[in-house]
Amino acid sequence: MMRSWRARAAAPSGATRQFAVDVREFLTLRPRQLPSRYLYDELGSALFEAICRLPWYPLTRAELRLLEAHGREVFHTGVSTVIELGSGSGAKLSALIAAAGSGRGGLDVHLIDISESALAQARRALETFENVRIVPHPTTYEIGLVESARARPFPGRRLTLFLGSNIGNFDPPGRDAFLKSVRSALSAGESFLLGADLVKPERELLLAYDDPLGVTAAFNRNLLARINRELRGGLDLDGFAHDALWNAAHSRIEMHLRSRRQQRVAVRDAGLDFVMEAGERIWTESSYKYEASQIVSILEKSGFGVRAQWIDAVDRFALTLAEAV
Ligand code: AVJ
Repeated sequence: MMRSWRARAAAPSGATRQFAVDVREFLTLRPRQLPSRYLYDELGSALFEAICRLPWYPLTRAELRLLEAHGREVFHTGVSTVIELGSGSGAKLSALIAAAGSGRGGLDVHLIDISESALAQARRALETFENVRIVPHPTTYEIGLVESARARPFPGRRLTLFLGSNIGNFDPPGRDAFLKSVRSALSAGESFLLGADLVKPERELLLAYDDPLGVTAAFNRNLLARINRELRGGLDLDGFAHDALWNAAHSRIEMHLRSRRQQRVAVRDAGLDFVMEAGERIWTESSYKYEASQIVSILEKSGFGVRAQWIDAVDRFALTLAEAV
């Protein structure tokens, strides 16, 4: 019986094998962890889109307001190519292009995202604009940057976007390495627009990452559901609670999954079988929060000159326009 079932099961893809390797490695680290990029399977991406609409998670709306208000200034220097790292649904880029107005000429838009479903959604959102050609790159930031640098059909400037406070998921060394790799993909004079969430009162941060509807908790626990689905895990979703903590020393919100009791954690395709104690945690995400002036200095340290910074005073979010120097 077992044999014939196995024969019919699809061989795991390269991505699933990598997931298994990472789950095994990170769940056996101390403290136990899981990489936050795995939060975004199809269901996780839909839950994240829902988070962006929650009244307690103001980041997306604050950034959209800034893009609408300053899109013209961002585009004013004759941008002909836009490269977006982690495009998601494409809603922000649409707002930016719309704000740029009708004065612009042809535009090449390179969308770099590991999620194919996000790329398809972004393409639909952007198809309505005239003179916009969409080039999807279903790959990592690093590879996508290299690929997009090769294609330069229009004369004019390139603008690279890294929005949504995705920068917050990097720890400081990873952040600096990432910014340097962006810088090295650009020529001097080209632009980089960075959206980042700012430090604000702890109670507001905790509400944003532990909302009263439990959507963020579902987003976090879906990681366990994904392990069960893709790696034949036997994790009990009810056995884990969602924790959002403000780590002031590191200026970051941390999401964890806390074991409610002593329990066995077994994941067949990752070759894992161990016991977790009551109260023991799996660290699933960090979201670093910045001061506006810090954003300027980390950009300068990575080879950029800051040309403008716009801050949403209500929800404390910053959009920073820099230039490769
Ligand atoms: C998409 C990484 C910016 O850190 O705020 C939302 C993800 N996690 N709620 C963030 C997230 C919990 C989000 N980023």
